[in-house]
Amino acid sequence: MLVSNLGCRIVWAWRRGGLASAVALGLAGCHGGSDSDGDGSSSSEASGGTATSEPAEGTTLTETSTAATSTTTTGTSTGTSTLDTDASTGSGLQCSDGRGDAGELCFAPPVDVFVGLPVAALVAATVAPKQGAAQDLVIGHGTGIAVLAGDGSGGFENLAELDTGSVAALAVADLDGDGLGDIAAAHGDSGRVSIAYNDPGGFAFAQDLPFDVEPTPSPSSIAIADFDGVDGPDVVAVDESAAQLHLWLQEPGGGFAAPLSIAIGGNPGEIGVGGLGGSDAPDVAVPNLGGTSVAVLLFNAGSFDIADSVLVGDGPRAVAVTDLDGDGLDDLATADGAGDSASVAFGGAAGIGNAAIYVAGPQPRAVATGDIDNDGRADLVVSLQSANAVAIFLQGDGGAFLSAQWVATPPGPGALAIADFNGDGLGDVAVGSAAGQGGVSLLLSDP
Ligand SMILES: [Ca+2]
Ligand SMILES: [Ca+2]
Ligand SMILES: [Ca+2]
Ligand SMILES: [Ca+2]
Repeated sequence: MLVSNLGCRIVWAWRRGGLASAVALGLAGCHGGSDSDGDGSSSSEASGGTATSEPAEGTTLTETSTAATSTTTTGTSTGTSTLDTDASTGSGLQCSDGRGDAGELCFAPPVDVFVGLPVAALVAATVAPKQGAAQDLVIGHGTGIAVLAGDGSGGFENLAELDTGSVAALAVADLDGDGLGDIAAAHGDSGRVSIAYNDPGGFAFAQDLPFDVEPTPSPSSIAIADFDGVDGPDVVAVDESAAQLHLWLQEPGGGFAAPLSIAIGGNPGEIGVGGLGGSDAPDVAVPNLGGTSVAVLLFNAGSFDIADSVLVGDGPRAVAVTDLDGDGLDDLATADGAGDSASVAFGGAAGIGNAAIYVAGPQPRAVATGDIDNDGRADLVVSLQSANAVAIFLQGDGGAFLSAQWVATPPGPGALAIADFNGDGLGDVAVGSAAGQGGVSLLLSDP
């Protein structure tokens, strides 16, 4: 696929089988000027027009804050959002030659794999019984959970439909140690968190975890990790309206203890889990979408210590925690909904370092990581809710990311999952939408 940037008007051409068709996309000045997602964060959103208030690509913040309400953006400077076209036009790389060259970015047009319902959550995992490691999709939608079994060639078939009620967030991991991935779901305003255990006969909707937190329980984000190191994986969820984190430790023999609840303050977005304290013992990262920081909650002796926050771009809505640079320590990346940016901060022996902020495009909603161009380095994908596109940042040398390249999606891209769905070694992108007809679309790498 060709991508070129003409001011803020993005022009691209799909190239398949020697035929090219061009699609032009007007982007209203490359800014989301309204709070169309209704999250109330419009006060800090850009008001349209030029990109002069954007942080420059690669800007490094010079300090971390000690509270989740920081307003400092020390070290940012002005810049323009320039898309890098080198990968498709400037380096001798050639899409459609069947070769996935390092640094090359080529996608086939999006294909719908799930339609008709708004999708808020999306996880790629191997959950269906099968030979090999073909990736499946677990979809949290307006009335429940759909599990699509991948065939390893980019195709999917319905494996299970769980009538759980509307889903706000999902996590998938083997909770009971039988080798099959189970599902934990947060149900938003209905105030429920549920677990669906995956047995050889299929998924069962086994239990709701107790969610007895006042005053307005609204579990909006969820994750699974073995925090205490015993009795298998545990579950954490964030309540966005009460600004609380809840931890359910798994008990010996299965089941979960009553939740431990911690006030975290701020306006929490979508959490991430991973080693954030200089080891691989899991902790929790909570983006504060009303501010410019990610709170780091270090698991310690059965509870969490709220450590220093990491300064990121404006209005982080989601955070991914994974080892981006391959040094064995987890790093974090955010989708900064009000700052039109993505931020990356690397983990070190002393914890998470300062963030670099990259121009992404209007209204970043979600962030996912995976190796898109098969060069062995994790890349970033950020959904741009009002641009009908995803921004893809390929990882370059020394932990730096190249400038964003945009790939078209159906309207209102939100939830993301990256995996190699068709087994060609290149990362593919599944995109969920809660807008319009909703659904999930698949962007297959097409070298
Ligand atoms: Ca545990
Ligand atoms: Ca790392
Ligand atoms: Ca890569
Ligand atoms: Ca692929």
